[in-house]
Amino acid sequence: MTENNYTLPHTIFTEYDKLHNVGVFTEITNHIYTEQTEYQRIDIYETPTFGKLFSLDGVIMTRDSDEFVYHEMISHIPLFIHPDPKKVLVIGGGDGGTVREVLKHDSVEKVVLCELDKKVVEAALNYLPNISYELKNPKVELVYEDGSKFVSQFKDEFDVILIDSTDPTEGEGGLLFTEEFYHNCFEALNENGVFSAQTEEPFLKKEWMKRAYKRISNTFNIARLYMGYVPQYMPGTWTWTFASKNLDPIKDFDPERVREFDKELKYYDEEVHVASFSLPVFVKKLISEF
Ligand code: AAT
Repeated sequence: MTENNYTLPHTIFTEYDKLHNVGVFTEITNHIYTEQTEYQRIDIYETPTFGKLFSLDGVIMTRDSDEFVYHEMISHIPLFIHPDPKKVLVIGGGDGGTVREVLKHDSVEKVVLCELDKKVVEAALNYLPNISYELKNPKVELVYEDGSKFVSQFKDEFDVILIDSTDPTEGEGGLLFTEEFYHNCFEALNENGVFSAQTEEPFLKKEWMKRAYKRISNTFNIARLYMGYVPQYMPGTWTWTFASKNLDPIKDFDPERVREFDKELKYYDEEVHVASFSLPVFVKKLISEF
């Protein structure tokens, strides 16, 4: 018998989309943490291929190997458009990846993270250190509340608002996809305010992508969908929508600011910024159909 270096994948994590009967799976070597909270089931696994993998109700939220794509794209596109971002609100995103990216901007003085489920933050701090470490930064204020309620108390308060939400069809994520919610975000932003929200994807979730984009563009003066390659979210591409009161994500973009940025980035740069707003034909068509 010849020796080989592989083992059979005897333990497997599966994300299964019941609506479309499709899924993805990966071998796991350790089930590090599990808890059924008031809101959802949290699991964290060790995987040989993707590092730590964090799921809610069996849906992948993030994983070590490629979390940087989503977290850089939701954060740096709006933060490089605002001339001087100081006060930032992140809704959802209890793993801390978005907060970590936001704090790479030295102008930022305060980040409020409003996460529904305190257990997500605790689990991330305990088991996802590479993603969560900036949650302990003194500039960060943690609030455990439904973000759709929390944001409605503010007027002209924030320079940047980022919506790092679960899917609208999962848990309480739907509360962060209503037109009323987007309107309250608009009100909570100051004059130069910029906003970015995760807005699903154009293959399996196209109805939600269209709906989210439509609601944001009904609310804000400027709204532009942008895309990136996000292997962790089936089927592998993702969209966000940039929106603002008056700043344009292309006309008001200064590539020099990105070139001079002294923090390490792995996906986003001045070329990706511009390219991500160039949409494939079928996506342009989808978002013009309303
Ligand atoms: N950074 C990538 C991870 C996420 S998790 C999204 C977070 O949103 C979850 O921790 C969830 O508890 C929180 N959340 C859900 N609803 C609310 C709400 N109403 N108010 C505040 N926080 C909320 C994003 C994953 C994207 C998945 C794409 N398929």
